[in-house]
Amino acid sequence: MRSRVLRVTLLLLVVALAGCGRPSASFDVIMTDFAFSPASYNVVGGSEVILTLTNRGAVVHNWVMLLPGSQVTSPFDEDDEPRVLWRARVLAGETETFTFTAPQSPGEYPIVCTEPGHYEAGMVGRLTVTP
Ligand SMILES: [Cu+2]
Repeated sequence: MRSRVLRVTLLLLVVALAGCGRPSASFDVIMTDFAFSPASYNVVGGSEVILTLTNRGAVVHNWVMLLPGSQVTSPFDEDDEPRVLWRARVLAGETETFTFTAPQSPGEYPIVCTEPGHYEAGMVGRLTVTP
């Protein structure tokens, strides 16, 4: 009886530990013409990021993560592509959920909407990666 209790306890412990893989963070982001809300995101390096983007604007928007320290040209074009780490695009009126792995390196990663004129109008954010 006692060993059975021990076995059940060990099984529960294994199940609990299996659930604690890498950390994760979820964000529900509203995209409007022309802003992200929220626009700041804090994550642990290497964590799983679950991003639900709702586009309440009248036009398509995207959520694009750039290398730390990136300056983008106006308009955003192919010269800026090497600075893109990850991107998601959502049509007007749509909601979509995306998952990506946060960068390992701590730092501040600029977020922009690369549709012409959007980041220039203030559609920017920042993803902060902590160790
Ligand atoms: Cu946009």
